[in-house]
Amino acid sequence: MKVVLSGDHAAHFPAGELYLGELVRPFECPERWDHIVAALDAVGMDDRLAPDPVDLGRVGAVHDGAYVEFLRTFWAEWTAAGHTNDAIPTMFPVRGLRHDRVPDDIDGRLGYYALAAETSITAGTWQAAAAAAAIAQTAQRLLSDGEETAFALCRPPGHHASADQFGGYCFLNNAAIAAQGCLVDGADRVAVLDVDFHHGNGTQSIFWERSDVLFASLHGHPADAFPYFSGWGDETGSGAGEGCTLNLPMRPGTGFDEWGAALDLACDRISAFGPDALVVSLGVDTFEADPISFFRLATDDYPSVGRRIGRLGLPTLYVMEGGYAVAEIGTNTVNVLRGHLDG
Ligand code: OKP
Ligand code: ZN
Repeated sequence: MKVVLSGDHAAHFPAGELYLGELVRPFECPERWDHIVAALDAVGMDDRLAPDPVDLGRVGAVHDGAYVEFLRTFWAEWTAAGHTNDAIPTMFPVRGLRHDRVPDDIDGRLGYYALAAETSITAGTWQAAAAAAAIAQTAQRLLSDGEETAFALCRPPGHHASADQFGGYCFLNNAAIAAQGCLVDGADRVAVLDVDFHHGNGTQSIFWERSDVLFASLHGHPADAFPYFSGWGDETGSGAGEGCTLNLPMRPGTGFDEWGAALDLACDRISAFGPDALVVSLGVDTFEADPISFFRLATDDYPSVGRRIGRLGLPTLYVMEGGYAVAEIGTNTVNVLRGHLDG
């Protein structure tokens, strides 16, 4: 399996994450990437390549142009306004407020384009986010050119980012960019399987009304887990996309028996959809020791996750999302990939 990766991820590392009333060291940290690379080394997965430059035209097929421009120019505008700290959004167009007007003020625009306050923007955020999107694009082209599998080692993650919102550590929706790229490059239908612990609200919203993309997600129930306002089972898509969204939320303490049964259900639905390619939003924050999540998967469960996905027999692109038990993130991630390859 080819692995696409870039050292540019390290440019994004905010000083703090607003977490339960205090500023803590961000859970989404650069060492996550180091541990994944070390685990790939350990099993000899050394077929690696750097991404081609990001294709912003294609990014614009899933993201709002003004939003991408906001991300690209944010740090220059923020510092020009005299700010030197990382930026934390604090005011949002919530219930009862207008979201049909974009403020001029840079702090106003920060809130307009944010979905939550735990995600700071720092000097290197655009460099890292653009590199992650480029990684997804390069890996997608490998798949479209005939590779059976590829791993896009994206950081920062992407599945919470909607067409025009960042948050949940995400800026550009790497998996959605890849899925859309598959369609542009010849696929008639693509499935996105999101096995990250958190609901991929961004991916869901991007493809909500689309019949050419099936979005299937296993995640912590929104009554109990971030992003709280998305991911119930009755969200099934609308318009042409009605029935093309499948949400399988699960409660605290869910272990591999129940989670694996949900995975089987999602895989059955994917088979029935008949896609030409599969994009997997691969988060391993389902791990029992994850510090911010509540499922109970064990390191030894992850090979069967990849095996089950591999049995679909589809060209499959794994796109890295979350996983915050840093010491184990590499082994857990590589276990999925190995499970897929070993069958
Ligand atoms: C990103 B990805 C709740 C804190 C939630 C945000 C989690 C973002 C996860 N008290 N923090 O899906 O792994
Ligand atoms: Zn997650």
